[in-house]
Amino acid sequence: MIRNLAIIAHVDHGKTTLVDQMLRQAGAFRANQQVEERVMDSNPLERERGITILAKNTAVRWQGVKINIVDTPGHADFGGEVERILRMVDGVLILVDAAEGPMPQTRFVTRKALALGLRPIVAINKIDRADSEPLRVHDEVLGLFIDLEATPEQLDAPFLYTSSRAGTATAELDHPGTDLRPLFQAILDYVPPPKGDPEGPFQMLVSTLDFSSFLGRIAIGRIERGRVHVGDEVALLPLGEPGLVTEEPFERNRVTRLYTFDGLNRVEVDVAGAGDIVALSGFETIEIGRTFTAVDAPERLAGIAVEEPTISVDFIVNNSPFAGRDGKYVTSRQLKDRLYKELERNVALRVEETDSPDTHAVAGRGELHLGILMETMRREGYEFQVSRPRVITRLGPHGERLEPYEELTVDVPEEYMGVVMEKLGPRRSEMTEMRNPGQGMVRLTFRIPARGLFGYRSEFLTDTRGTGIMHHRFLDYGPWAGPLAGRKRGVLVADREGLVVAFALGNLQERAQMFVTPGDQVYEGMIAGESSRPGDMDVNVTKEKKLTNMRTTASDENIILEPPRQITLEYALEYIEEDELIEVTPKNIRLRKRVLTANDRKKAARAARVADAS
Ligand SMILES: Nc1nc2c(ncn2[C@@H]2O[C@H](COP(=O)(O)OP(=O)(O)OP(=O)(O)O)[C@@H](O)[C@H]2O)c(=O)[nH]1
Ligand SMILES: [Mg+2]
Repeated sequence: MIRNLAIIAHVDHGKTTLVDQMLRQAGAFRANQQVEERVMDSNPLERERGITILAKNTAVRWQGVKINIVDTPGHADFGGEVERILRMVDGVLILVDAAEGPMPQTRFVTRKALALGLRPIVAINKIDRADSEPLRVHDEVLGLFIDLEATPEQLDAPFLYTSSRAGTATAELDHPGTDLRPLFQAILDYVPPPKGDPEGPFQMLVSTLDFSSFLGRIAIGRIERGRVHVGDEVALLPLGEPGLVTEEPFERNRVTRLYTFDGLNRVEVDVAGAGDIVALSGFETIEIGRTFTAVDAPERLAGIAVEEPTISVDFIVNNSPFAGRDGKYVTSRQLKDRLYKELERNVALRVEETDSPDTHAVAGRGELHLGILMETMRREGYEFQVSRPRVITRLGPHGERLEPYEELTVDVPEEYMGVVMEKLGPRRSEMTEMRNPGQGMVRLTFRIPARGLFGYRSEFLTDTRGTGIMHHRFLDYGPWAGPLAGRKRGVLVADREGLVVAFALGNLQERAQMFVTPGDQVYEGMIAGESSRPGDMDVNVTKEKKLTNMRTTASDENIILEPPRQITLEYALEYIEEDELIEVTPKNIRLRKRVLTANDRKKAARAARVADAS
């Protein structure tokens, strides 16, 4: 007996923490086993950032029933992956934070799950939070279901009040939960068992991909029908309309490895049958949405569309004066090979050649999606440069230019509402909803061109003194919104190569926020800080104090410096302008002007003015 369940929610609402407790309470760990928190977030970037990046399968047993669980990422950039995963489960557990309530991503994944006819179980989670309002959130979720035209059966979903952290669930707030038994029971009662006929010919849809250097591509999906054995010859059908494939040729090959899931492990098996979720290898050409079948019954299942990218950046060979100092892999050949290799597992990514062999355009679902690729590559020893992100435009039905729009949700204390609206206006946003759930916070929802959000996050955090929370996700394509103003403040550009000294920064910091710190190496054209005014400024950050025999004032001796602004990759992506680049190496993230010498920049600016005037 099997149940297949995906856990879906907005980012941080507690999915992975809940899986920890499900594993623990279902006895997946040995009594004395030391298990890390959020054990499913197993890759280093996930642990560092505290978010799930890749969906992962696990399974537990409860009262003799195998429950396959897919833990999904909540960040909007990975919504497409969640959508694909929904094809291999028969039910969903929708988690909603008991204070935040349904968020844009909750809405997105819930809509997809309901549209597929999946039966939901709702967990109002984090009821242990002091600011939780489980009853209000319960109503909001019901409202969402109605909005999304849930069927009567879906509306009848069981609601549980849970604490992932404490590992408790209860159907009634008056009776605090003591463990997750009510949740396991709800899964057994409400998630329908998979339907496939175990005696029919083998059939399985590839819902997600995995990759190993040893086995190559690995397909993960639910067996729709029949059984498969290691060594069986099976067909891998090309993408196309569902139904029997009669004319087209198709590949046949032997299944080399077969795995099912159990706790934290993948277990190698000889045979698996209808309803179970398996990982299968043996074909180099495995692709999401293709169907595996028995060779004599090539019946194709409806495919899965992979989401189209919305933003793109250039990956450029590092040609800064410091190129090759940190990295192991720096040539254009190495960069190209690595980017193409990424396509094997990162299905929502696109890589395109450009006019220059040193530059590849890489397109993805958002800044986090692309930022994670960059971060992964620098850890592997790659060095490269990245341009400012651009949105990917499309042509509308009448040949007009369209651009991606996002839904932006901000939660801010009332007193900051004014400044937020003031800043978002010129970014071509349109407010679609304003709610005041109480406790002094307001929630504003906007529709805004994705371009309008570039660079906004840091302003937002400053404007709301770190008290605001913002989330955005792709909505749709809409009319091109016209030109948008760029960054308001100019940057300080180092005018020569050398070592940064405290004395120089001490003089500059009144008019600027520095990005560098004494002892850092800079080169001419590297960005050393942000000016408090518009317009770039060339500065000497290596300037030593003139040595004299006389001490003028005591304050010259011990200069107190503000800490530099920490430049993360995602921050840098939002920050830079078209004439700037990010230099990414295993040890450093530097910002620079594309044109390094002050003279050449002046010439370029003059040429641009002439071109504008003509
Ligand atoms: N107070 C409280 N905090 C919780 C609870 N569940 C999770 N958290 C915290 O919320 C944060 C996010 O938890 P995760 O389990 O990583 O959330 P997630 O839904 O898996 O997040 P993504 O995978 O990134 O979408 C962590 O700091 C958890 O400790 C809960 O029941 N109560
Ligand atoms: Mg998670």
